[in-house]
Order: sequence, then C-alpha cells, then structure tokens
Amino acid sequence: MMPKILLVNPPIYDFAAYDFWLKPYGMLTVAGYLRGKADFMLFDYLDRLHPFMAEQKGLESDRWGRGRFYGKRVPKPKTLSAIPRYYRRFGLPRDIFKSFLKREGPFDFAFVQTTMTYWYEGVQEVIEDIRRVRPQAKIILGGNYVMLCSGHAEKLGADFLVEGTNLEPLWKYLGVSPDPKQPALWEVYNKLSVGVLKLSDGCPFNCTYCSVPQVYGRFKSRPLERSLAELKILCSLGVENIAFYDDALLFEAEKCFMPFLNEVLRQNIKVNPPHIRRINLHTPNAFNARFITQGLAELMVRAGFKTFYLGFESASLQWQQCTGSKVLCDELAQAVSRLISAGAEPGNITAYQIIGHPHTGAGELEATMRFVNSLGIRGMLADFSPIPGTPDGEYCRRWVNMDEPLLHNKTAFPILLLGFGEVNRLKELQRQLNSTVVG
Ligand code: B12
Ligand code: SF4
Repeated sequence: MMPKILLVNPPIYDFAAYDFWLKPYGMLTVAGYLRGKADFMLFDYLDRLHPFMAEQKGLESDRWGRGRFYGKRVPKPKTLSAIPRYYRRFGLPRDIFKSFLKREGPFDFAFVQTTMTYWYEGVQEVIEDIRRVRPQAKIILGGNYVMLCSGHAEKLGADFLVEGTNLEPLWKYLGVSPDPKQPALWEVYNKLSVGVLKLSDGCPFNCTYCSVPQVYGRFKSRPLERSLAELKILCSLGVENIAFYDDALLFEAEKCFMPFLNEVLRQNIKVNPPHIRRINLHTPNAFNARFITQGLAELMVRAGFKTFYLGFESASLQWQQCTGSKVLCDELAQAVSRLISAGAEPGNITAYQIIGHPHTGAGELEATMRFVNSLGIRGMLADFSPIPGTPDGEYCRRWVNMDEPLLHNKTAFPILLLGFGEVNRLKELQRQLNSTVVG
C-alpha cells in the first residue's frame, strides 16, 4: 500500500504579510519526486483560492495574481514587545484545519513547509494540531527555517528534519525511492492561478547578508526538460502568473535561462485553454542587473516577463564593495535602459534597496532612493532580516539575540536599529518618490 502523506503550508505570525506569489515550493518539489508513489493531500493555510477566502472582502488579487491574506490580530510575543506595530496571524482559521484533519485522516506522514526563520510560530501551531488530532502521523519539517536554525527547530517536537539539500536521509526515513525527473506536485491544488518555477540552485556571489551560498553552494542549473515539463503542468492547471524563485536566474543565462525561454517561445507554451492569454512571468526574488544584455532583455519581454525586480540594495560604492560587489550603480542604470528599450514598462521595474542593514546609514539610503528614482523606475525598501551564520547576521548579535529567530523579523530589526520614526519617514519618502514614476 502507498503511504498517505499530508502536505501543510502553515499560517504566518508577523506584523505584516502579503501574497507576493508565495507558494510552498520546497515541499511541492519533494512531493513531486514521490509522484505516483504516495497518496497526497494538501492543506495550504495561505491558499487565497480556498472557498473560505471567497467569502472575505478585500482579498481580491491584483492583475498579476498577488493580494492580501486573511488575517486576525493576536497578542505580540514578549520578545517583540518593543515594536510599536500590531501583530497578526495570517491564513485560514485554525478550525478549518482541525476539521480537515478529522475528516481526511489518518495519515502516515505529514510534511510541513517552513519558510522565514521568524515564522516558526505557525509551524508550532500546525505540529500541535496534528499531534492532537492525528497522533500517529510522523511529522517531517523541511525548508529555510529548518536549514538555518536546526537547533531551534529540533525543539518544536517534529519527528524528522530535512536540515540540508541532501534528501537521501528523507528517502530512507520514508522507505520510498524518489524519481528525481518528476516536477513539483502542483496538481495537488484544487484550483491554482499562480505558480512558481526555479531553473537553478545556488549563487556564484557571496554577499555578506545572505545565506544562499552557504546553504546551496556553487551555482547549478536544474535539468531543462524537467523545468519545461513543470511549466506545462502549470499551464494545464490554468495558471496565469508564474514567479521565478531562482537566486541567480540570469547567471550563465546562455546555459539555462535563455534555452528555457527560447523553448517556451518555440513550443508556444500558453495557458490552458489556449485562447485565454499568455502567461505572465515575474521575478520577485530579484535578478542581477549585471547580466542583462540587450538581447536577454528582449527575450525576457517576448517570453512574457511583466514585472522586473532588481537586487540593488545600495548606491554606495563602499557598501557594495564591502558586502560582495554583486552590482554597481552604472550596471543598474544600463540594465534599466535595456529593459525599457526592450519594451518593459518603467512602472513595472523595481529596484530593491536595503533598509536597516547595520552598515547603511539613513543618509546613504536616501541617496540610494534618489538614484533609483532618477532612473525613472520604482524603488522598494527591503527590510533587513539578520540571518544567523552570515557575516552580517553574526555582527547583529550586538543588538539582538540571534538564537531567538523571532528577532530576525524584517519589520523588527530596522525599527530596533533606526527607530520607528526614522523607518516611517524613509518609507514615506519612498512612497513620494514612487508617485513620480510613470506607468
Ligand atoms: C522565494 C524567496 C522569497 C519569496 C517568497 C517565498 C515564500 N514562499 O515565502 C519572496 C521574494 C517574496 C521573498 C521575500 C523575502 N525573503 Co526570501 N527567499 C526566497 C528564496 C529564494 C526561496 C525560498 C523557498 O521557497 N525555498 C524553497 C525551495 C525553493 O527550496 P528547494 O531548494 O527546492 O528546497 C529543497 C530543500 O530545501 C528541501 N525542502 C524545502 N522545503 C521543504 C519542505 C519540506 C516539508 C521538505 C520535506 C523538504 C523541503 O527540499 C527541496 C529539494 O531539495 C530563499 C533563498 C533560498 N534559495 O532558499 C530566500 C530567503 C528565504 N528569503 C530571505 C529574506 C531575507 C527575505 C526578505 C526578508 C527579503 C526582504 N527584505 O524583503 C523577504 C521576507 C518576506 C516576508 N514577508 O517576511 C532569506 C531568509 C530570511 C530569514 N530570516 O529566514 C532567504 C534565505 C534568502 C537570504 N537572503 O538568505 N523571499
Ligand atoms: S547575489 Fe543574491 S543570492 Fe547571491 S549571495 Fe548575493 S544576495 Fe545572495
């Protein structure tokens, strides 16, 4: 008999959360390797197409499939009491999950997705409920929080943790052998309008604030055939918007990204039914301006990219050099001009700029914001989240207890460093600057 596996994407406890193309992609990838070898059921607390969401007001998607989550105010944890913002639980109500567990169980295993390190309270809630209603299910955690804070995650009471990218121990634990050619298990959703793809793993840079190099190692492309098969599955399910989760999407583009886009165009892969429209592609995880050639910009626009997020962080050369030199000012300016001449709308091009990083002063950030605005594109303040094990995260131990993941919270850290008033002033300035951007 095939094992019965429950997949759970937990609710989020945070000051803010927004569905910026969020999907439990690591868990769906692992489930995909077991396609046909296990019986799967999904409970995604963040699924905005769940029937409960249709009854709520103000949660409609924007034109690219993003939108607000259902949320309720909850007491703030003591650790975050100094932060003058409301704390909320985002996602479907807990009772819906409990009824689901009673109705659909028993399960042999429960996979639980973990994402931001400071979102572990949602994971804790899910473990509690599974233990109470389905005590015989073996609970398995995987994802970013487990990889970055394994010592902390061990205390949540799961049965098994996937602590790295090597999945061999997991296959042994499950007693099932995987099929690595299989794409992610998207068909486990009843209804889907947004999907995710990842064409590669790792990154060739070594930015001092980022955990990717230490977790994923050197850059490696994923097999093209598998990525194309996954895109076709997404299209057959009626997905209209697809976000790329790659960390270095454009690195060595001629080996992976360009062949992928050329195939998409050659095979004319579109949504199903085909008369609806073309799929819209997005890069919320940012790509590197350095690698945008004119030809690549044109190919991206032709293949269906609609929103373009560029990782910029700071216009200060000194800051760029001491954090890893991933991109310089003239490279951003050149990328923007290439994207615009390829047909991208300036209002759909956004540069991320880091706020609350321990080596960025407010004056320097203001200069960065004005530089980005001078290019005619939007800026977005990316609140700094200190990550344990990275040089910059370790440096932050002088301000916060890095062994408590709640203190990695991206809303909290900039406020602790710069003050609430200063953070608000900078965010207001960003709004004003963006209001001048055309399109
Ligand atoms: C995509 C992404 C996003 C997306 C959203 C993702 C989401 N679903 O929530 C967007 C762009 C919105 C985003 C935003 C941010 N992000 Co981000 N993001 C990522 C990224 C690239 C992938 C995360 C992911 O989905 N991984 C899952 C998939 C892609 O992983 P996989 O390799 O296929 O997984 C394998 C194994 O890990 C394992 N596995 C993974 N999951 C599971 C689950 C189970 C059950 C099992 C069994 C196995 C398993 O199996 C897989 C197969 O080998 C990571 C970096 C990275 N490469 O991991 C950063 C990362 C998670 N983000 C990070 C940061 C800093 C942020 C921001 C704070 C940036 C900012 N300042 O705005 C914001 C925070 C958003 C918020 N609301 O708080 C940090 C982590 C911070 C932290 N403290 O946890 C990371 C690690 C990047 C970094 N700089 O180091 N992010
Ligand atoms: S380029 Fe991006 S993914 Fe790579 S190390 Fe720097 S921040 Fe991380």
